[in-house]
Amino acid sequence: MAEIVASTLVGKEPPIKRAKVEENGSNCEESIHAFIKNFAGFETTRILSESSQRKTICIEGSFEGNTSPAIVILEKKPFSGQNLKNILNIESILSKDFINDIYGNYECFPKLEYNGIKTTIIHPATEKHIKKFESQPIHLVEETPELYESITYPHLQTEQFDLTWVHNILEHKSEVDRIVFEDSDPTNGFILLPDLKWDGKQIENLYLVGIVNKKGIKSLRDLTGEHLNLLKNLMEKGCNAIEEKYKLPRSKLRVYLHYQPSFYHLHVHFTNLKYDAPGIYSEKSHLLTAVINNIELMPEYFQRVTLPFVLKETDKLFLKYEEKALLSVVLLAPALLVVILLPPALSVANSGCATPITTTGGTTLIISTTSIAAPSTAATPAPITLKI
Ligand code: M7G
Repeated sequence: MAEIVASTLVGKEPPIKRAKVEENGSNCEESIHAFIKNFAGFETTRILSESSQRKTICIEGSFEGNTSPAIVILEKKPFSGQNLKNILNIESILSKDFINDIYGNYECFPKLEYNGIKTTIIHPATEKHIKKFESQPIHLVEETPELYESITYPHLQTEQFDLTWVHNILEHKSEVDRIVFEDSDPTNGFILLPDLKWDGKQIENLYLVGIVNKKGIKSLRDLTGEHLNLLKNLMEKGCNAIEEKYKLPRSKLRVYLHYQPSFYHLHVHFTNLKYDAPGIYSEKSHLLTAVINNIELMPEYFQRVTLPFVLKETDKLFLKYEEKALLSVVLLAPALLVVILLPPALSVANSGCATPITTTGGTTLIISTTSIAAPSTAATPAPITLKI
């Protein structure tokens, strides 16, 4: 259990002292991580996103005396059957809300150490970090190999998250005591450790990440037959290590890659199959076993296939696709916005429902839906007909 520093609970500490982050090859900025003990002097600028379902909130703000923006992510933790005895005992205070016949509502205040909120602080946060956590309309892109070469790849050359944290792990400069498994082979080896999103405690939301030793493999798009041994090694040894340490067998794990990832150094996500981790949906995640099978069938599969991915409206890559008139926005249902990638000749300047749209190529795209006026959930979108 994490040590609780008395002052963190009082909240009356002087403003956080400034610390210099060690020069890491990228940029040397002031960071609060070396000294932060509480949120004294924290000013909320705005809420970037929140989810009552996930019980998370993401805040942009700043610390007193420090001009760089910070992102704070708060997340209530899931319950764990194994730890219930720490809550259902004499030390948990019950405050009665109301009673009606046999029904009673209470608020329970467990001991402080069993009441923690998982907190991630990113500081100093870049504009790209802020955009990553900001709630925005999203769009689906169907990326052909040609679009990857002409738009996505050139974009990645200039716009990427810094990989210092990855190199720190691989060079044993950070999170060394968190390593669960390491295979030091330079070609097929990797380091497996708990993901930033997991506090490493309850198995219910188990989340580890396997980071390959080899530099220069950016994403799924780069994978070929030459990486089969690396991928099989990740699957085999990663799952074995998790089974040994957390007693969760391979059949209870979801092992997958993201496309597009946020960080362009090959890594694999290992999560509890029961846990609806962020980014597990079909527009973003690719099961490692399927990746291996596809490459076995065709070694250059990922250089030839069209890959879908999701972009936020404020993402610079989205603007690049839009600039080239490769996206059209189609309203499927009140709360569900979908973009269809069209060949240049069919790109649409405007969109609507049950309205013929003349495209830049002179082709008419008729979009209609039978129940656009009726409320529809994202899970069951209204049917849509496309007539071109
Ligand atoms: P991704 O698919 O590139 O990004 O996965 P996304 O899932 O955020 O869209 C990168 C993974 O690395 C994510 O699951 C992150 O939570 C995790 N991660 C990111 N950082 C900065 C760290 C870190 O410093 N330490 C660890 N252990 N994991 C990290």
